[in-house]
Amino acid sequence: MRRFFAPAQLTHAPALELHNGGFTPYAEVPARAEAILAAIGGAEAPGDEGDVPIRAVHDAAYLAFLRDAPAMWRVAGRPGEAIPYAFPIVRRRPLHLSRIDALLGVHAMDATTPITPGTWTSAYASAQTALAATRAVLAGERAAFALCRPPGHHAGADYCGGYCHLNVAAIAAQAARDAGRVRVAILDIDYHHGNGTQDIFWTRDDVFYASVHADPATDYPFFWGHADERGEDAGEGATLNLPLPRGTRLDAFRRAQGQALAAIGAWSPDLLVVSFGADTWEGDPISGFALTTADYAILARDIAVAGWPTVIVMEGGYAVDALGANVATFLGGF
Ligand code: Q9C
Ligand code: ZN
Repeated sequence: MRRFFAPAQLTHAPALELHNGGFTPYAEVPARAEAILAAIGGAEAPGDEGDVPIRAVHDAAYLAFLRDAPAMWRVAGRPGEAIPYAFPIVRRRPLHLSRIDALLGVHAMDATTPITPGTWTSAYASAQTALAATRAVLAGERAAFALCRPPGHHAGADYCGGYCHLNVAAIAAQAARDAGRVRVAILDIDYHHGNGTQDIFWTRDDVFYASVHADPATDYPFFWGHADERGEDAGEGATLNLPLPRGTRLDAFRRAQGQALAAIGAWSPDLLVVSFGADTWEGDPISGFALTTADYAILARDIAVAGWPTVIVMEGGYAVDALGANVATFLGGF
């Protein structure tokens, strides 16, 4: 399978994140990508398609913010990394503020995703990696793997969060649409619900979003991913959420993924994007499912037999020592 990665994706390296009331080492480290790269035997460098396919998903003001936030943080006299602490909760007026802290509040869904001078470079490269894998599949490959890092599925059109800045799955899906694939589906099997992807396609009937994830009653991102969220307006019924309890093992996960695949099949996609997270692994330090390394081959095979042209983008997975084997096993299942 062709696989893609750009070394510039390693530039983003925050030191700390706010976790359970204190600062802990940032879990989404560059070593994640290096471990995966070593296990899959390297990857091709993506081309550079510029920012048009990124702007097809993300708001211009948000993209400018991602680029400018580190400099604004410095100008405000702050050491370290830009982190938000005040948020405009629902129903605040749409004020046009320019203070860095106000902008961070507007464009971030949480306080766990610092923005560093290397963030834009890495997120941009991560998006180009997703686009390169998408082009390979559009050109006839059965499947291709984008080693995206930073990940993307928590990022909305105008916000970051959950270690994500640019929604690489949404950028891939939109690029497929713009290349003439009429019906695109996204299967999200990261441990966490992909709130950003859901938000981006919430009112649309051209991209189907299905997610298997930890119940948001107990797990991040809490405010999205409940079973009754099905999309709205033209998008009603084009979102499917299948939350599962902590402790979930292969049988229940596979059943839920099968339900998602059946719904996607009924919808007849021209192309599938898989948001793959290996944070469903039994030893993941921030998650609570119990999949084994061998389970990933079974889950991948279930997806592969459906036969759709498939772009796989990397999302989470934080047990760095096991990550390479988990991803390689998943890709091997195709
Ligand atoms: N500090 C992805 O897997 N933090 N993002 C939860 C621990 C957010 C995970 C609390 C977890 C986001 C792409
Ligand atoms: Zn995750």
